[in-house]
Amino acid sequence: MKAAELFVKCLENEGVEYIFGIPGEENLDIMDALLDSPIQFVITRHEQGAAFMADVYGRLTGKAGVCLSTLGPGATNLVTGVADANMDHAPLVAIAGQAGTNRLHKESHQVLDLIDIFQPITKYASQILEPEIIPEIVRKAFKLAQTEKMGACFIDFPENIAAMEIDDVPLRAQFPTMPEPPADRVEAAAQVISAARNPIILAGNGVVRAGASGELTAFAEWLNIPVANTFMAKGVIPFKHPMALGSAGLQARDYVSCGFDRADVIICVGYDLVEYHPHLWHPTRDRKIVHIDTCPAEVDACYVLEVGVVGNIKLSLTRIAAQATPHQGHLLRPLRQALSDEMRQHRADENFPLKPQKIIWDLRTALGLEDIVICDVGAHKMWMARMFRCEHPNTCIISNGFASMGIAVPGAIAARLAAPQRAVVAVTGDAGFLMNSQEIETAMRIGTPIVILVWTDNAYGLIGWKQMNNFNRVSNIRFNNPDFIKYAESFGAKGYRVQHAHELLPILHEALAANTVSIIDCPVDYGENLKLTEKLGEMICPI
Ligand SMILES: Cc1ncc(C[n+]2csc(CCOP(=O)(O)OP(=O)(O)O)c2C)c(N)n1
Repeated sequence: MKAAELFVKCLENEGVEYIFGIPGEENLDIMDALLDSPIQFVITRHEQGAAFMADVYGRLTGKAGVCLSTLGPGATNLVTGVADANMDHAPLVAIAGQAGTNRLHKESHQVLDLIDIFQPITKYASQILEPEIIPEIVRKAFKLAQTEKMGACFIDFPENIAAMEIDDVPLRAQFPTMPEPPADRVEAAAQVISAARNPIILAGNGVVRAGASGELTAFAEWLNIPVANTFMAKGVIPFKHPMALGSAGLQARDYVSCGFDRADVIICVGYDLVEYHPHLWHPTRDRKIVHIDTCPAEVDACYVLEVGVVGNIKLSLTRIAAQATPHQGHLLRPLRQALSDEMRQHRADENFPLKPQKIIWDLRTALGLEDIVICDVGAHKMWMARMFRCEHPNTCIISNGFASMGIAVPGAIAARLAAPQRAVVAVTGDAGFLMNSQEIETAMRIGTPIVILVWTDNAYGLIGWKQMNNFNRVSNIRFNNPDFIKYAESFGAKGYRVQHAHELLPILHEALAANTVSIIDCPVDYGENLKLTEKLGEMICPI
């Protein structure tokens, strides 16, 4: 068979269902081999869209999402989505065609050293220099992408190698199991936790990746220790649970900060430092930190450990809970109550444009608890992370490591492919929306109904918020928008414009029930941003 056919068989062997991408002149053999494969190729309209689709597919399934491009400009277009997956620890394998090995050593049409470009943004980047190594390279890329800490891998496939003949088979796909935590570390952690006066848990995205939210909830419940989650770990403990404190992650202080202030022991579970820098929640550097994760802790002056428990997170939590003494755990309840009260405060607000809190209340009301929101990056993300209640993990996907705008629309398409039974909403600012809105055509063509809820303010809202905080004036943040209804209709999609606050909920219901792509233009009142800054700045801790 051709090397390209063996390559595709190796992808099938890894359980690949979809490849997101754009064909080119240097991956003709791969594209041809895909015609005889059950793998579905999802043609996208920009390689960045393809990479974000693979990124979100990986986050939701735990299996590497796969994206493909041609060499040179196609591959550089993948970069943002690949870096996003890598920094947010989402499993992803990116594949690029490459020029033949007979012209890689010199100036040549569209040729870039892609290994050099992808190495800093992946766990592993390798070039297929002969057909014999295809099974090893593909296996290694998937194994590393899907092993903690998960991330992105890159394969560069020169066209002359792809066309060669080879007679070989894929390597068996094996999945490494996470080692058990050492007994002495479990015991040491249990002792520190038992001796604590006011322990608090900071749960991160690693809990989602480990599928350990049930164990985390049981741990918190049994030991009576309240849980703050990072933006990327929303839903690891159901918000309705009395031990849930909500999200931690604002650059400013929030109610949850009072919990960290009062804590003497902070138990970090599956927490990646990139999610929420420790200087924001541990500036005093004097608390005892218990690190429960799959990997040893990153070095940081504000993250010096009392005890590290490295291994299978589920087992670590269960075993520590069995040895530690339960606490009272009521001290931080008022923090949860204060946040809950704020969530409800503007639910019936009639003002127009709509307050962020009102938009979030209506979205939560319209969606089922298992439905999925993919959030873009901007002021809307801060509001969503803080105020959108989640009862299950992976029901509100937030990019908060690399934090790249443009993930929501392509991400929602991938979410719908990964979970066809669940409704999917892309929540996005008007700027992030237009960064990848071309993928609406993809969604219409492949038939993935999604709702795109655009928070319209004709500006780079988050940047304006920060500029006002720092300088009390804004610089170069305003722009105009197309008519979103006509824009939607030009794709054959459905467009809505919210013109009164009470219209949003019925529009959401109608859009969610429709079997198509819907775009909702929802004007937002970001005057609330500065009010929030002011309120949190003047906050007196409710405990
Ligand atoms: C690709 C990318 N470019 C720039 C930024 C910096 N940035 C973060 S938020 C933001 C503004 C987002 O505006 P919009 O999408 O309208 O959302 P809003 O803040 O108004 O809710 C910018 C420019 C980024 N995070 N990612």
